[in-house]
Amino acid sequence: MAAAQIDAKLLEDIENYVKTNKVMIFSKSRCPYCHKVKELFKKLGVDYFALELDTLEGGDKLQQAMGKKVGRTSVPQVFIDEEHIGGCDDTMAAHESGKLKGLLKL
Ligand SMILES: N[C@@H](CCC(=O)N[C@@H](CS)C(=O)NCC(=O)O)C(=O)O
Repeated sequence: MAAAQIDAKLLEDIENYVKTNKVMIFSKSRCPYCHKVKELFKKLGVDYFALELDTLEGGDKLQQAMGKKVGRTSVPQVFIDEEHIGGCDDTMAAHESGKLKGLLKL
């Protein structure tokens, strides 16, 4: 497969994860920032799907493709209802501002 086709496929995979999960977290199992956002959603009683890129075959390629989608390759990257919230700091700020509760209808 040509590089452009691989990129398109990876972006499509990301889109599918984002579309099929109300709260979608692109994560790594040993990342403390990822742990923090998962704990926040647990505390709020909100279900989420976390894709652990470090334990997923080809996770590194998906992480690079994420960079093309949102301009950042760091984890976590959080989406709610297909809206890109951002990383851990952004998610915590959205919690503090009340934006998260609005999006999650809490
Ligand atoms: N300020 C960022 C910090 C995120 C961060 O530094 N994540 C680390 C993992 S703990 C990362 O993505 N490192 C690069 C990598 O794992 O490829 C946030 O709020 O999300």
